[in-house]
Parts: sequence; structure tokens; C-alpha cells
Amino acid sequence: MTYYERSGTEPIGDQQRTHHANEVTADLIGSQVVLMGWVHIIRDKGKIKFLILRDERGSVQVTIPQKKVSATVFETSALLKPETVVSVRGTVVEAKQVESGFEIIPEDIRVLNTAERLPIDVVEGKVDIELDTRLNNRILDLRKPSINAIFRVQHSLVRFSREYLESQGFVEIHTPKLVAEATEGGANLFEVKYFERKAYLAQSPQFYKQLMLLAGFDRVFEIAPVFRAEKHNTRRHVNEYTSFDFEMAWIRGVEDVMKMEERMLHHSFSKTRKHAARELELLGINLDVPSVPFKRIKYAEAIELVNEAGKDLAVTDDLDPECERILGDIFPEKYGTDMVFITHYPIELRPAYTMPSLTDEGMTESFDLTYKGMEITTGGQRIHLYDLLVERFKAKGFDPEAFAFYLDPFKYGAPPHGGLGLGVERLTMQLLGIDNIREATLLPRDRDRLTP
Ligand code: AMO
Repeated sequence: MTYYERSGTEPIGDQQRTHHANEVTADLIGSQVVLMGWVHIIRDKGKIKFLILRDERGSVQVTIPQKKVSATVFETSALLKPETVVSVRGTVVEAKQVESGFEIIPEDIRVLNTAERLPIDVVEGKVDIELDTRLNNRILDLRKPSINAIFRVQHSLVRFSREYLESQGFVEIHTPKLVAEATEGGANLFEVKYFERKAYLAQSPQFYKQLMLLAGFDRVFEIAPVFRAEKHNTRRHVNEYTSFDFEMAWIRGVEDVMKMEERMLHHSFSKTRKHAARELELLGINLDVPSVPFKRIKYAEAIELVNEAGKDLAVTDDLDPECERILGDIFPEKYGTDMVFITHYPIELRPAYTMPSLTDEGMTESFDLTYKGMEITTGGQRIHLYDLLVERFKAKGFDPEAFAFYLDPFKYGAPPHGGLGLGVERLTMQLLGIDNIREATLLPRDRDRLTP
């Protein structure tokens, strides 16, 4: 007995997929097709069985009437259960009673693998399952077409953002994730044992992406995981996320960085609307591409707006998530857009590497991009002048000695530069109107979750 026979399965043999489910159309009536996928639904009506076969791109009806198929095919079809892995060779025939106008009558069905009783349903909307249960069974959860679609949209957003940057001369880099020091402040660092020493998981590629401009690259970008030991479970934080960072030299000021971002997102949204049209439709999203230039307001104005809405904040106070939500309600009404740059953050609220403003006392040449009431990007012009950089590190209470690997290269000719970090999961969740960032994270890591 072979291991196939022992498991009640068959080898794939010489079968090769000819079409994905979504490619089978009425045009193919009369043709033979080979499809591979999972049994999405199987309905047994005695002398006839209805199989909905699902693959990565869609699903299609296979009809198995005892009268019209071979005895072997009919016997095999009795073995099919939800999520059985199958290969089906059959002919597309006209079927007026089916919504699509056709069905597939099989000549060959092979069970490539069996599936045990499922812990969660893969068929959409059968029962509302709690997010935690879904995440415990994430691999099955991701098979649901509407869940899968989230990550196909995410892929598209990243793909076309990268495409835009490449067209603008950016070089993709890969920087270390095991690091010696914090870049964004020490509070949310994960410590790791690094042989005899202590190391940390990178919170951001910040220092290294900047240093690459000192190393002679004009423009660099990186799309990679970063780690934040945020202790609180919130709907907008995970402990590992994908940071989309870019950094560009020879800028006139922070405005050049914002221009690059708005054009990149405009390109990425426009292309995603086209290339991920099927997924967006499945998710019920009518993707609104924000027009360029995006609206800009200063931090001080944003504080005024939330104060008018009943808050009582000083200009150096942090805009917390609730304030971001308030602004998210105000912006579309006041400016007709939900994509707004907030600029000139107070120096107290920005990391040591941020360029202080020459025009707005006590402020910085920095920005956040907010989208539908949530921060999705932080960026700014960086300090390229060694003395000022050391001064700012000291002012923030850091020992410049500990940061010598970062600070020293600034002694030897650093170009003016700036850049940003965009949270890929936050961008996805806001674009798709998803409530919890975990749903826009393939395999989320949070306070309580380290598997799957
Ligand atoms: P910042 O710390 O603001 O800036 O992070 C940049 C963007 O990353 C996303 N983000 C998160 N997403 C999910 N879970 C989290 N815990 C989380 N924390 C942040 C947000 C945020 O806007 N070095 C700077 C960037 C720069 O100036 O280039 C930085 O990391 O979308």
C-alpha cells in the first residue's frame, strides 16, 4: 500500500491546472478544463451532487449527475467533504438553471488530500465568529475569500508604492533588525540576548536608512518588520508590524518628502483600484483616490480644532487617538478630504533626529499623515548638522557616546535629507474600513499572541 492509498488520496499525476475558477466563463462552453482547489460546498441530492470548487481566485459549480458521469467519478464524489483538496477535469456545459449560465460536468475527480472536521467555517457569513477564535485558526480563516482579499489589496498597495519609488530613483535596502540602541525612544523596546551582550529588536530602520544617504545613496526605501513592545492591547497597535520607510537626500525641506508621499499614495491607490478591483468589490469598498496635493494643516491649528470640539489641550500636548478621531470627523466636513498632513509638531513630541523649525519657534520640520481619523505615517526633515544633532541628543537625555555609530558619520559630510515611515497594516485597515489592525495583519503578534 502506498502512502497515498493509506491516506485515501491520489497523487496529482499528470494533471495540470488549465484555469482558475474565475477564468471559467460561458465562452468556454464545450471545452475541457482542469481545476484545482478546495471543496467549498458539497450538496448531496442522492442521484446528483453539487460541488462548489474554490481556488485562490474564485469558485465555480461542478455538477455530478450519476447518469452522466462514470461510476468511479460518482463514487469519488461521495468522499468529498468541506475543504477536501481536489483536482477536477471536466467539460464546461450550458446550464440555464445556474446563475453563471454554465456548470462543469466532471470526467475525472481526484482527491489530493482529505480534511478533518473544521474548527471554523470557511464559507462566508455562516456564523459570526469571534476575532480571537478566527486568529487561533488563522490559516483556515485566511481561506475565506473576503479575508484573503484584504491581503491581496495590501499586496497591491505595497507593490505600486514600490513601483512609484523605483520610478523616482529609490533603491531598496535591507537593514539589520538586531540593533544596539533605540531609535524612537526606549520605552517600547524588545530586549534580546545577543551572546554575552544585550541587543534589541529594531523599532524602526531610522538610523540605518539615514546612514545610507551618508553612504552615498540619493534615495532609499525599505519594507520590513519592526518591533514595538507596546504593553497595551489596542485596535491600532500590534507588536510587530510592517514599516514602509523611505529616505531621500538633497531635499529643499520637509515639503519635498510630503510631495513624494502624496504622489506615491496617489499612484498606489489609483493602480490598486484597477488591479485589485475584484477584491475591492468583494469587500464592498469603493476606493476613493484622494486628489493631490493633500490638505496640510499645522499642529497648532489641529490643537485649535480639537479644542473647539470641546478638548482643552496646550499646543505641546500630544494628540491622542481620541483627538485623531475627532479630527477624522472634522476634516471631511471642513476640507472635503479624509487624507490630511499635520505639520510642524512641537519639538517636545518628536525624536532627537528631527530638524527644528526655523520659521515656527519651538516646532519641527515634521509631519504626520492622517487618514480617516488615524495616523498612518510619521516623517520629517532630519538634522544633518553634526553639532546640532549632538545637542538635540543631549537635550533629549541621551548619551551621544552610546550613539557614536550613528552620530560619527555626520562629521564627514552628510547631505540634507528627510523621509518617513508608513505603517502598512494601518494603511490597509483605514483604506478598507477595518476596525481592528489584527484583521489587516496576516499573522498578528500582540500581548497575548505569539502563534500561529
Ligand atoms: P512612528 O513611530 O510614528 O515613526 O511609526 C511610523 C508609523 O508606523 C505605524 N505604527 C504602527 N503600526 C502598528 N502597530 C504599532 N505598534 C505601530 N506603531 C507605529 C504608524 C506610524 O505612523 N522612524 C519614524 C518614521 C520616520 O520619521 O521616518 C517612526 O518609526 O502607521
